[in-house]
Amino acid sequence: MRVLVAGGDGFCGWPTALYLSSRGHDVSIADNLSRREWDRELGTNSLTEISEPGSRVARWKEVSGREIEAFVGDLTDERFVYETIERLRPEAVVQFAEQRSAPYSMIDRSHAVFTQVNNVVGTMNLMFAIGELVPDCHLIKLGTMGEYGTPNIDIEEGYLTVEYKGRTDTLPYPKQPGSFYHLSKVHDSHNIMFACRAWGLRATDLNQGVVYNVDTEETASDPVLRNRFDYDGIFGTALNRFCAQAASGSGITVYGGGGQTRGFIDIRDTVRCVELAANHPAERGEFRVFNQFTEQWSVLELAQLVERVARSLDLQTELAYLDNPRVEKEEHYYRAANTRLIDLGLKPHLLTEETVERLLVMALENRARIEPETFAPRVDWRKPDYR
Ligand code: NAD
Ligand code: USQ
Repeated sequence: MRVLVAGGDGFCGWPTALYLSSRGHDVSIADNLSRREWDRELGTNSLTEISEPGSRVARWKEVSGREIEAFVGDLTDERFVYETIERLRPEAVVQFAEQRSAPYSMIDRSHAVFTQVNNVVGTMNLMFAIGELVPDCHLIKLGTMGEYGTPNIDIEEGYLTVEYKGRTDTLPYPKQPGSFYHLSKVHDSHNIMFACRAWGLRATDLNQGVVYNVDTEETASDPVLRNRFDYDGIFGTALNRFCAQAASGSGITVYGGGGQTRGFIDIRDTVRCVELAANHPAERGEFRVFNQFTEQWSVLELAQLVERVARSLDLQTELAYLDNPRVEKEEHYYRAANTRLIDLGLKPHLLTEETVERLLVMALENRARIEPETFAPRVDWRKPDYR
């Protein structure tokens, strides 16, 4: 299959590109390298040393004998998107290329506006180019479990059947996102759903949970192919960040009471889920939603797991309960469906103490690169800032 991976320089996109390439697909990537720029803006870095994009694809060719063509450009640039799709005529486009940090989107007005324009406009450009040039192409779009929020009923996969005043309908599941970033994903979902209805686009929205772990078989096969690992207070996500904190002897930062429960997924399953979606495309006109996570954890359970494994490695760490910088429920019901990818053949890698131990060892090996002053959360959800 000819596949374009947009956001192919990022944490999920790079391993997905390599995985699909190793499975015989003809893969290209498109990325404007903005994620590397945001590290410079914020003074943050990846725990693992990551190579320049050009070296990455060159080494992949040496290691695998397979070529990945890399396009450097911005999805909000309509000419770039149109010309790339026209040139490649892909059968599937995997859309990872968005600003994906909730805290980044809550820094101030300009970061909120940037996040929504970047994400919504980039995805619309892709939709229009696909709709006009390659209408049969399958758009595989990364959404987020955070679109649903934490309702007091079970979360379904995209749709809810409702009975109201004696009538029944199946409607998009209600959305209660928790940041301007998460809101951008809701806007994307609505736009794509409409394009499916209006133009007969075929699309799959992968509502992914928090991704943990770092390498896949392919990225681990050579140091130049290594994946990024975010641990700071803006881009770092729950489990990976906790491992970096424990390895550096810092406290594991539990926001509020830690009862916040989310869906989690190993990066090795992310790449497989995308392949499963690509191999089983949506029908023309279908807007399909899969919840892409493999298990639920509360923040406190994860923090305690990391603390326990860290202590078994003689690391001195403890839980640091911080006032929650976010506006979110800390105690709530949470039960989300995730059967559709399993039905297609996903065999989950569930989180084990061994995985946490490997992450801790990896963080220890890269300890010199950890900048502990970037651990603290520095964005307050409650304070609008008109900058
Ligand atoms: P990432 O920031 O590591 O990668 C995103 C990539 O997209 C970056 O390389 C960036 O340079 C690129 N990009 C951003 N805007 C662009 C634009 N306008 N034009 C071209 N390239 C652009 O993020 P990630 O963790 O790999 O996440 C990928 C996708 O998966 C995102 O859409 C995110 O919302 C979604 N997701 C991620 C997680 C997670 O835990 N990491 C969980 C659920 C969903
Ligand atoms: N949290 C802590 N301590 C920390 C960091 C986070 O308690 O040091 C808590 C947060 O308050 C939140 C939960 O952990 O309740 C998850 O936060 P996170 O930073 O790990 O993840 P989140 O902001 O939700 O965003 C990440 C990705 C995003 C993706 C989302 C999936 O950055 O791109 O969409 O996970 S989901 O959470 O399902 O919406």
